[in-house]
Amino acid sequence: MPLEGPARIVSELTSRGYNAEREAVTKIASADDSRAVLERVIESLPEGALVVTTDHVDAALDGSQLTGPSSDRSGDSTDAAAQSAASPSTTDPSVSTGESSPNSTHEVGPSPVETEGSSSVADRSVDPDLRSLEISNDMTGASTGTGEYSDFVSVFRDRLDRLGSKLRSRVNHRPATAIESMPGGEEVAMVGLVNDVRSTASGHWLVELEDATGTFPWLVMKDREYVDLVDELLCDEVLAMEGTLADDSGIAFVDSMHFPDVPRTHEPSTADRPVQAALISDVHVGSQEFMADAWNRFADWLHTEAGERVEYLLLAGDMVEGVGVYPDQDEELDIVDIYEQYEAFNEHLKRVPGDLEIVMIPGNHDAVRLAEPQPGFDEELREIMSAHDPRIVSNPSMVTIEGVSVLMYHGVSLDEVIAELPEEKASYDEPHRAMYQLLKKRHVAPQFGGHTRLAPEEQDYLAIDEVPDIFHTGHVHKLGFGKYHNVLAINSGCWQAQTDFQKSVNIDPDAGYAPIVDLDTLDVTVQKFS
Ligand code: D5M
Ligand code: FE
Ligand code: ZN
Repeated sequence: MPLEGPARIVSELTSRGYNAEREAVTKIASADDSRAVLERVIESLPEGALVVTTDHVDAALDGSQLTGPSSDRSGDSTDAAAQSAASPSTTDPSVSTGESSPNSTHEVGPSPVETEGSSSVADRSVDPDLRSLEISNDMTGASTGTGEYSDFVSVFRDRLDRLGSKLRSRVNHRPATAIESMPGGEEVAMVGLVNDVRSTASGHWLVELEDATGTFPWLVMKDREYVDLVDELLCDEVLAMEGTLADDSGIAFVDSMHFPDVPRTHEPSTADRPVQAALISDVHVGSQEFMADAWNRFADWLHTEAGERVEYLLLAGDMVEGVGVYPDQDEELDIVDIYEQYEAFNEHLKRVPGDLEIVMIPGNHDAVRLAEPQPGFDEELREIMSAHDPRIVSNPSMVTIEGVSVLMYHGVSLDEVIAELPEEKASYDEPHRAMYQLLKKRHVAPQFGGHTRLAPEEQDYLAIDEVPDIFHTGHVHKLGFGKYHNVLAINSGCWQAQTDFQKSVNIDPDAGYAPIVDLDTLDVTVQKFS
């Protein structure tokens, strides 16, 4: 007797306005006549029930007379179509992966998902006791900045304190004002924020560093090895310089440059069991280009055996398309009301298994303040996006799942890193390389006053104080991953086909892919749904 596939059952339930526990779906799917059981379950649901539980299924099975002959459903083409739609091909999405990532893999070639017979029925039973999810650095509700000058002073002081502490033990540093009064020819070192970078008439580079006492100019000679690092510098990042004072002590010649960086010895933590997380972003519901079919295939796949180990879903911003984000954006809106966009997003979220642990941060298209750090959604939006009770936290936030820490950041600063750095160090084709730069600078949005809007707070929530095991961003709509000093960097692509603007600037988005991370090994597989 053919089975009703879990994906088909979920879509049937969703279309009638219900969510379901994974186990409940599994139970229905394994019944002798799952279609009849499904109908019976729906009929017998208590009034007001929104989530179909295993108890509902048990009750329906107990009270039913479903042992009689069922309609012959072999050759039911609708069902077959739904099943194959729920079976994504795992193909090479021509994503870029860092060569320094021997442990990162993505499957190449088709890896068929069973769609027939009992093996297609996912045993989605999950044990909540095995799970753990902790959030740190969530600044929702903790914003104190009013945008006054004093706020800028305190946020930069905090940045210099925190990131400087990672450098102060490595160099014999002195304050800017003390360096000025040292005798010429002395070896000196300083830890400071990059205040300015400019080339000199003779082709050398002048880097001005600032600390709490003042500024001091450092000259990087064009023939020194460190000159290669100058094109990586962004204003306001924290650096240490070592060098030799000029005779008049007005400038120092750079001998070495140090970034706060991730120690090469960093050993990532892993989960104790084979459990997976799906890392996605940029859903853009409400846009005419939102790829509902690809999303549905992804959601349905999570209900199949192939997706059963995915117990966590991380969403790194741009849930909806928003309104008024870019000029002429309204011409490509499918839903013009922002609340209706979130309602539609919630409907799409309902389709994923109800027992997934979901974490969401906002992005630049979302209805929260644009300046970073962005607090998590307000109460009204939380109520709208309540399907499966997601954890809603700030952009950025650190999420630790089963011991694996994941720094989630939407990624607006990546545009700036890509614009300012040479192609081989950061590009849209290899977004993870731009992420490496942020890890090296230990800051998700170093540069103030550029494209990325920053809100000064008492503390610098954008500094990467603790080294994460995984760094997850989105925003640039390109899929790419790789390892930097053992930290897995993943930029997760999007669920929005190319917009007119993207066409005009030649951005070819990677839409409809879900990178899946094995939390016990930090290996990556990419599932394609588009
Ligand atoms: O950003 C998606 C990507 O496209 C990101 O790299 C910014 C870029 N983008 C998209 N639209 C614009 C406009 N109008 N100006 C500048 N850059 C743009 P997302 O945040 O999803 O729109
Ligand atoms: Fe986006
Ligand atoms: Zn974005």
